[in-house]
Amino acid sequence: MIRLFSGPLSLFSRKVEIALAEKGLAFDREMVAFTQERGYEPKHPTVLAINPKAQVPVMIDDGLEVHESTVILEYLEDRYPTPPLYPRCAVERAKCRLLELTADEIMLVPVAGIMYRTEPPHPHPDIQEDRVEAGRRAEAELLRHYSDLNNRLDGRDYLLTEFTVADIAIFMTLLFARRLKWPDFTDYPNLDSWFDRMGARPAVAKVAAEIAKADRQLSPQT
Ligand SMILES: N[C@@H](CCC(=O)N[C@@H](CS)C(=O)NCC(=O)O)C(=O)O
Repeated sequence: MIRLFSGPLSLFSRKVEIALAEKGLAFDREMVAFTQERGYEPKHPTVLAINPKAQVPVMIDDGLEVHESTVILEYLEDRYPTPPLYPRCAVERAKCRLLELTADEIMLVPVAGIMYRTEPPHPHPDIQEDRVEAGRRAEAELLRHYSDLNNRLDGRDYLLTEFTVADIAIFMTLLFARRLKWPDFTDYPNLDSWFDRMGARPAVAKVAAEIAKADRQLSPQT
Protein backbone atom coordinates (compact mmCIF):
# COMPACT_ATOMS: atom_id res chain seq x y z
CA MET A 1 0.00 0.00 0.00
CA ILE A 2 1.19 3.54 -0.77
CA ARG A 3 2.36 5.41 2.36
CA LEU A 4 2.07 9.18 2.51
CA PHE A 5 3.57 11.48 5.12
CA SER A 6 1.32 14.51 5.11
CA GLY A 7 0.62 17.54 7.29
CA PRO A 8 -2.75 18.79 8.55
CA LEU A 9 -2.16 22.26 7.06
CA SER A 10 0.32 21.30 4.35
CA LEU A 11 -0.85 22.70 1.04
CA PHE A 12 1.69 20.59 -0.88
CA SER A 13 0.79 17.34 0.87
CA ARG A 14 -2.89 17.98 0.26
CA LYS A 15 -2.22 18.33 -3.49
CA VAL A 16 -0.90 14.76 -3.39
CA GLU A 17 -3.85 13.53 -1.32
CA ILE A 18 -6.29 14.95 -3.89
CA ALA A 19 -4.38 13.35 -6.80
CA LEU A 20 -4.30 9.95 -5.04
CA ALA A 21 -8.04 10.11 -4.36
CA GLU A 22 -8.85 11.29 -7.90
CA LYS A 23 -6.92 8.29 -9.20
CA GLY A 24 -8.79 6.00 -6.82
CA LEU A 25 -5.58 4.89 -5.10
CA ALA A 26 -5.79 3.73 -1.48
CA PHE A 27 -3.05 5.08 0.76
CA ASP A 28 -1.95 4.85 4.31
CA ARG A 29 -1.54 8.41 5.60
CA GLU A 30 0.62 9.50 8.49
CA MET A 31 0.06 13.07 9.66
CA VAL A 32 3.27 14.62 10.95
CA ALA A 33 3.06 16.90 13.97
CA PHE A 34 2.38 20.60 13.34
CA THR A 35 1.66 23.61 15.55
CA GLN A 36 1.37 27.30 14.62
CA GLU A 37 4.01 28.10 17.25
CA ARG A 38 6.69 25.56 16.25
CA GLY A 39 5.72 24.65 12.72
CA TYR A 40 6.89 21.16 11.82
CA GLU A 41 9.46 20.91 14.65
CA PRO A 42 10.45 18.36 15.74
CA LYS A 43 10.61 16.83 12.28
CA HIS A 44 9.25 13.35 11.72
CA PRO A 45 12.18 10.87 11.59
CA THR A 46 11.02 9.24 8.34
CA VAL A 47 10.65 12.63 6.65
CA LEU A 48 14.14 13.56 7.85
CA ALA A 49 15.55 10.28 6.56
CA ILE A 50 13.96 10.50 3.10
CA ASN A 51 13.76 14.19 2.18
CA PRO A 52 16.98 16.24 2.37
CA LYS A 53 14.72 19.33 2.60
CA ALA A 54 12.99 17.72 5.62
CA GLN A 55 9.57 18.65 4.25
CA VAL A 56 6.27 16.90 3.65
CA PRO A 57 4.92 15.41 1.45
CA VAL A 58 6.99 12.25 1.40
CA MET A 59 5.62 9.15 -0.28
CA ILE A 60 6.73 5.52 -0.32
CA ASP A 61 5.37 3.24 -3.02
CA ASP A 62 6.59 -0.25 -3.72
CA GLY A 63 10.02 0.52 -2.25
CA LEU A 64 10.32 3.89 -4.00
CA GLU A 65 10.86 6.83 -1.65
CA VAL A 66 9.83 10.09 -3.29
CA HIS A 67 9.39 13.69 -2.18
CA GLU A 68 8.43 17.07 -3.72
CA SER A 69 4.75 17.26 -4.57
CA THR A 70 5.41 17.89 -8.28
CA VAL A 71 7.73 14.89 -8.59
CA ILE A 72 5.22 12.75 -6.69
CA LEU A 73 2.35 13.81 -8.99
CA GLU A 74 4.42 13.08 -12.10
CA TYR A 75 5.41 9.67 -10.71
CA LEU A 76 1.75 8.86 -9.94
CA GLU A 77 0.78 9.78 -13.49
CA ASP A 78 3.50 7.56 -14.99
CA ARG A 79 2.86 4.64 -12.66
CA TYR A 80 -0.96 4.89 -12.48
CA PRO A 81 -2.01 6.63 -15.72
CA THR A 82 -5.79 6.10 -15.39
CA PRO A 83 -7.60 8.39 -14.93
CA PRO A 84 -5.12 10.91 -16.33
CA LEU A 85 -4.38 14.11 -14.43
CA TYR A 86 -2.18 15.64 -17.13
CA PRO A 87 -3.18 16.45 -20.71
CA ARG A 88 -1.94 14.04 -23.40
CA CYS A 89 -0.75 16.70 -25.85
CA ALA A 90 2.78 18.00 -25.22
CA VAL A 91 1.78 21.67 -25.54
CA GLU A 92 -1.14 21.35 -23.08
CA ARG A 93 1.05 19.29 -20.77
CA ALA A 94 3.61 22.07 -20.67
CA LYS A 95 0.82 24.58 -19.92
CA CYS A 96 -0.38 22.32 -17.10
CA ARG A 97 3.09 22.23 -15.55
CA LEU A 98 3.41 26.00 -15.87
CA LEU A 99 0.08 26.53 -14.10
CA GLU A 100 1.17 24.18 -11.31
CA LEU A 101 4.41 26.12 -11.00
CA THR A 102 2.45 29.39 -10.96
CA ALA A 103 0.40 28.09 -8.03
CA ASP A 104 3.30 26.59 -6.08
CA GLU A 105 5.99 29.19 -6.62
CA ILE A 106 4.50 32.44 -7.91
CA MET A 107 1.09 32.76 -6.23
CA LEU A 108 2.45 31.18 -3.08
CA VAL A 109 4.60 34.27 -2.47
CA PRO A 110 1.67 36.67 -1.80
CA VAL A 111 -0.21 33.88 0.01
CA ALA A 112 2.81 33.50 2.31
CA GLY A 113 2.59 37.26 2.82
CA ILE A 114 -0.77 36.84 4.57
CA MET A 115 0.10 33.72 6.59
CA TYR A 116 0.76 35.88 9.65
CA ARG A 117 -3.05 35.96 9.95
CA THR A 118 -3.15 32.43 11.36
CA GLU A 119 -0.12 32.92 13.60
CA PRO A 120 -0.11 34.47 17.05
CA PRO A 121 0.28 38.30 16.78
CA HIS A 122 3.91 39.43 16.95
CA PRO A 123 4.65 40.77 20.44
CA HIS A 124 6.30 43.89 18.99
CA PRO A 125 3.54 46.22 17.66
CA ASP A 126 5.78 47.78 14.95
CA ILE A 127 6.65 44.39 13.53
CA GLN A 128 2.99 43.35 13.63
CA GLU A 129 2.06 46.57 11.78
CA ASP A 130 4.74 45.81 9.13
CA ARG A 131 3.22 42.36 8.64
CA VAL A 132 -0.24 43.86 8.20
CA GLU A 133 1.09 46.38 5.65
CA ALA A 134 2.95 43.64 3.72
CA GLY A 135 -0.29 41.62 3.83
CA ARG A 136 -2.16 44.46 2.09
CA ARG A 137 0.43 44.50 -0.71
CA ALA A 138 0.19 40.72 -0.98
CA GLU A 139 -3.60 40.96 -1.36
CA ALA A 140 -3.22 43.43 -4.23
CA GLU A 141 -0.84 41.02 -5.96
CA LEU A 142 -3.26 38.14 -5.44
CA LEU A 143 -6.03 40.16 -7.08
CA ARG A 144 -3.90 40.42 -10.24
CA HIS A 145 -3.71 36.61 -10.30
CA TYR A 146 -7.47 36.37 -9.72
CA SER A 147 -8.01 38.57 -12.75
CA ASP A 148 -5.71 36.43 -14.98
CA LEU A 149 -7.41 33.22 -13.83
CA ASN A 150 -10.86 34.71 -14.29
CA ASN A 151 -9.99 35.57 -17.91
CA ARG A 152 -8.53 32.12 -18.53
CA LEU A 153 -11.73 30.48 -17.21
CA ASP A 154 -14.00 32.43 -19.53
CA GLY A 155 -16.27 29.86 -21.22
CA ARG A 156 -14.52 26.80 -19.77
CA ASP A 157 -15.02 24.48 -16.81
CA TYR A 158 -11.34 23.80 -16.10
CA LEU A 159 -8.09 25.72 -16.41
CA LEU A 160 -7.19 23.47 -19.36
CA THR A 161 -9.49 21.30 -21.48
CA GLU A 162 -10.01 18.66 -18.77
CA PHE A 163 -9.57 18.48 -15.00
CA THR A 164 -5.80 18.31 -14.37
CA VAL A 165 -3.05 18.84 -11.83
CA ALA A 166 -3.28 22.54 -12.77
CA ASP A 167 -6.77 22.70 -11.21
CA ILE A 168 -5.56 20.86 -8.11
CA ALA A 169 -2.56 23.14 -7.56
CA ILE A 170 -4.36 26.43 -8.22
CA PHE A 171 -7.32 25.35 -6.07
CA MET A 172 -5.05 24.51 -3.14
CA THR A 173 -3.24 27.84 -3.31
CA LEU A 174 -6.54 29.74 -3.47
CA LEU A 175 -7.99 27.67 -0.64
CA PHE A 176 -5.02 28.74 1.46
CA ALA A 177 -5.57 32.36 0.48
CA ARG A 178 -9.19 31.96 1.61
CA ARG A 179 -8.36 30.52 5.00
CA LEU A 180 -6.00 33.46 5.44
CA LYS A 181 -8.89 35.94 5.08
CA TRP A 182 -8.35 36.37 1.37
CA PRO A 183 -9.75 39.01 -0.84
CA ASP A 184 -12.96 37.30 -2.02
CA PHE A 185 -14.01 36.45 -5.58
CA THR A 186 -16.96 38.85 -5.84
CA ASP A 187 -15.56 40.58 -8.93
CA TYR A 188 -14.34 37.35 -10.55
CA PRO A 189 -17.44 35.28 -11.42
CA ASN A 190 -15.65 32.68 -13.60
CA LEU A 191 -13.14 32.05 -10.84
CA ASP A 192 -15.90 31.95 -8.24
CA SER A 193 -17.91 29.27 -10.06
CA TRP A 194 -14.77 27.28 -10.93
CA PHE A 195 -13.76 27.33 -7.23
CA ASP A 196 -17.20 25.99 -6.23
CA ARG A 197 -17.03 23.35 -8.98
CA MET A 198 -13.61 22.17 -7.79
CA GLY A 199 -14.75 22.19 -4.17
CA ALA A 200 -17.69 19.91 -5.04
CA ARG A 201 -15.41 17.11 -6.27
CA PRO A 202 -15.38 14.44 -3.52
CA ALA A 203 -11.57 14.21 -3.40
CA VAL A 204 -11.27 17.99 -3.05
CA ALA A 205 -14.21 18.39 -0.64
CA LYS A 206 -12.70 15.84 1.76
CA VAL A 207 -9.37 17.68 1.89
CA ALA A 208 -11.03 21.09 2.26
CA ALA A 209 -13.18 19.80 5.16
CA GLU A 210 -10.13 18.30 6.88
CA ILE A 211 -8.20 21.56 6.54
CA ALA A 212 -11.14 23.52 8.01
CA LYS A 213 -11.25 21.06 10.93
CA ALA A 214 -7.48 21.28 11.45
CA ASP A 215 -7.73 25.07 11.46
CA ARG A 216 -10.39 24.96 14.18
CA GLN A 217 -7.95 22.95 16.31
CA LEU A 218 -4.64 24.54 15.35
CA SER A 219 -5.31 28.11 14.20
CA PRO A 220 -7.43 29.96 16.77
CA GLN A 221 -6.74 33.23 14.88
CA THR A 222 -8.65 32.11 11.75
N1 LIG B 1 8.36 22.26 -3.00
C1 LIG B 1 7.91 21.37 -1.94
C2 LIG B 1 7.41 22.22 -0.78
C3 LIG B 1 7.07 21.35 0.43
C4 LIG B 1 6.81 22.21 1.65
O1 LIG B 1 7.02 23.45 1.68
N2 LIG B 1 6.37 21.54 2.72
C5 LIG B 1 6.10 22.22 3.96
C6 LIG B 1 4.69 21.94 4.42
S1 LIG B 1 3.52 22.57 3.24
C7 LIG B 1 7.05 21.72 5.03
O2 LIG B 1 7.23 20.53 5.19
N3 LIG B 1 7.68 22.66 5.75
C8 LIG B 1 8.59 22.35 6.78
C9 LIG B 1 9.91 22.99 6.57
O3 LIG B 1 10.14 23.62 5.50
O4 LIG B 1 10.75 22.91 7.47
C10 LIG B 1 6.81 20.44 -2.49
O5 LIG B 1 6.19 20.78 -3.49
O6 LIG B 1 6.64 19.35 -1.93
